[in-house]
Order: sequence, then structure tokens, then C-alpha cells
Amino acid sequence: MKKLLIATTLCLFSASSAMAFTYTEGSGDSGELIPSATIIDFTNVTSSPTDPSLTSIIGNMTSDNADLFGIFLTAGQLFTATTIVTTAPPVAYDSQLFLFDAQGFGIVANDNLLNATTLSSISFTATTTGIYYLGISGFNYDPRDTAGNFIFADTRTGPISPNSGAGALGSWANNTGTTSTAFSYNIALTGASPAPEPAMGGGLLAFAGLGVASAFRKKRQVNS
Ligand SMILES: [Ca+2]
Ligand SMILES: [Ca+2]
Ligand SMILES: [Ca+2]
Repeated sequence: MKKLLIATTLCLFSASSAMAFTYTEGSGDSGELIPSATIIDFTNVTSSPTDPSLTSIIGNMTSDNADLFGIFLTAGQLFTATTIVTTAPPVAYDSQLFLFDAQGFGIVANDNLLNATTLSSISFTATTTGIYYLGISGFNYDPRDTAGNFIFADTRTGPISPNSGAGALGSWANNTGTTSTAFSYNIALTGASPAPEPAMGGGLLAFAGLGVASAFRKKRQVNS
């Protein structure tokens, strides 16, 4: 009996190790601009502490809205994000994905993965190690810069590069005068991890984090 219990525990442990980290939006709603984005760090993810990769973001999209998530990328490593359907029976939804750098400048976007599907996929080899912002919205709610110009061309398929001269993320608006639909989403990720420190770049929380870090530094100095 005892042996069986140990075997089961080991089995559960190794199964959760393979899962890496998942972030679930839950009943809250992530903001759509950098000051209100959710920074995914090691305090708000679930599952294994042994595999540091962030492999999925699960959330809800309301009409004419976007969710923005701070994620951690490593220079030279290929990052991919793909919206997938996990419901049974499968119900396709019309997502769009956008990647921004730490200052909110557009990097790459995609509306439809292929002509045959309305799901989305982006890939990018990180140029610096640190926070990037991943945005998701329903077609055709698109990001605009601080001057009110759309950051990306309104193209349906293929990777979309930012328009030349586009500024940093300032607002979102529907690009075609329609209303985007609501859906539940699941974004599968590779090459990403939660941020190493709580709430990097998150306004008040970042300030609080710096306070904690400096408190630790002070404590270390006292102890040494
Ligand atoms: Ca949401
Ligand atoms: Ca789409
Ligand atoms: Ca669009």
C-alpha cells in the first residue's frame, strides 16, 4: 500500500514537471495597454517549478477588447505564440496576435494563420533578454500608436511587420468599423518564460518590487 502511494506521488510529480507553466486569466481581465497589462511572473502561474518555460496562456476575450501580457524572452531564442482550440466539440474563434517590445513598439502581428483558419500564430527570435508584451484581440480590434495611427497594416494572413514610422502602443480601435466577437482562448507558447521577478515594469507593483529588492540588499549588507 505504501509502495503504491509513493509510486503514485512520483508519477503525479513527473506529470506536472512536463507541464511547465500555465497562466490563467480567470475572472479578472488583463488590460490592453502597458500600464494595465498583466505581467506574468513566477507568482501568478500554476504547475511545475522544475521547468521554467511558460507554455500556455488561457483567457477570455470580450467584444472590442484586447488582453496584453508581459512575458520574458531570451536573446537569440525563437519565440512562438499560436492560438489553439481545446474545447470539445472544437469551436473556432477569430483571434489576432501582436508582439510588442518593452516600450510598446510593434514587432510582429498575425490575424489568420492560414486562409483556412481564423486562428493566429506569430514567431520572433528575441533580440534582447527581458520583458516583451503579447497582445490578443478579436478580429478586427487593432493597436494604434500614441498619435492614433494603426501600428500594423490590416492584412489577414502572413506575418505583419509594423508600419514604417509607427510609434509605441497608445490605444486600440476597431479597424473596419465592425465589432469584434467575444471568445475563450488558449495561446500555446514556445521559447517564453515567466518574468524572473514579480511585476517587472508594472507601475506601482514594480516600485514595490524595487522596494523589496532594496530591502533584501540592505538585509544582506547587514548580515555580511
Ligand atoms: Ca480578458
Ligand atoms: Ca483571425
Ligand atoms: Ca486586423
